[in-house]
Amino acid sequence: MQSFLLFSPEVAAARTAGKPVVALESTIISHGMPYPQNVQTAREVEQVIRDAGAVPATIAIIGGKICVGLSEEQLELLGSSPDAMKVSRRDLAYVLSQKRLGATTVAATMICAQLAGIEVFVTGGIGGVHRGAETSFDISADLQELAHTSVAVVCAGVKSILDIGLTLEYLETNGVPVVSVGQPGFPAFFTRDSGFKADFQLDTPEEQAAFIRTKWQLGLLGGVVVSNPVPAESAMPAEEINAIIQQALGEANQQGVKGKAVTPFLLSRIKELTGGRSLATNIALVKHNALVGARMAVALNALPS
Ligand code: PSU
Ligand code: MN
Repeated sequence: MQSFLLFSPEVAAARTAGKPVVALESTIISHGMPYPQNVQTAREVEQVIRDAGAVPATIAIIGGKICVGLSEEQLELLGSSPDAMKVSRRDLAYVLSQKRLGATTVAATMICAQLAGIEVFVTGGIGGVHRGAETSFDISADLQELAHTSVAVVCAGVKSILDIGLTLEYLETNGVPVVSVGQPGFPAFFTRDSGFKADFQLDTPEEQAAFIRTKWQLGLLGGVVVSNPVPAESAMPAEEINAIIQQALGEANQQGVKGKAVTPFLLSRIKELTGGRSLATNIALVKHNALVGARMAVALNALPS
């Protein structure tokens, strides 16, 4: 297993020194944001993590290896290659054995983070139960990964392109705790309020770390969702974004978009329909998540495992 892992010099040094490391996904770079803002954002997010005292490890599949920590050139390659594959759990063996270029989703990044011994992972939004899943069966593999793989995932909740209520039900059934930061409500990515509550509000990095460590010490394997609302000044007006999401969902239906193409299609249409304003919100919330995740990783690192 370990022979698939390739650590960047920065991440390798952090591991030797016992410093806190924060994993970052790469589907958000290749399929979640347009070039060149995607590469620029990836760099800035890494810097937020360094400034908060942790070491960033962006994860991708390159040349038959799970790369943990990417060079400038590797980030550029991922962000600008139209043929980077979106890699979830089911795709990992294919992309590795075929030595293709792969960008990891939340599910695949959790798997790689666990292999690399990284406990905290920062992203924008996780996948979930899609609206209409009762007929399409479209439920992101991210949720099953959260059920089984012991990595804490910091996100800004889930987008209302998904059925947020059903996503939370699915997580509850699978014993995945949903924590909120700074407010009782579970956030809806572009907006701070989804109308649903998180299970537990834990505001400080120390409380978050103690909760996560206790779960794993009890032998309760699986992830934790740490949901952190977008900063108020960067949130989008709820009515506007909801109308745009409805339109994008309608277009996806009409055009028969299916399977792994659904989420990237919706993200890119939402960006177009908001005239790029959703991208600014997306960038702001990922940076904010990076800060919360880095502080949490520092606190977790200070606790005995
Ligand atoms: N949601 C976002 N931005 C993203 C994704 C989801 O707001 O970039 C990406 C993540 O990589 C997530 C994946 O793991 O989409 C989920 O895809 P699917 O629904 O096909 O499982
Ligand atoms: Mn899907």
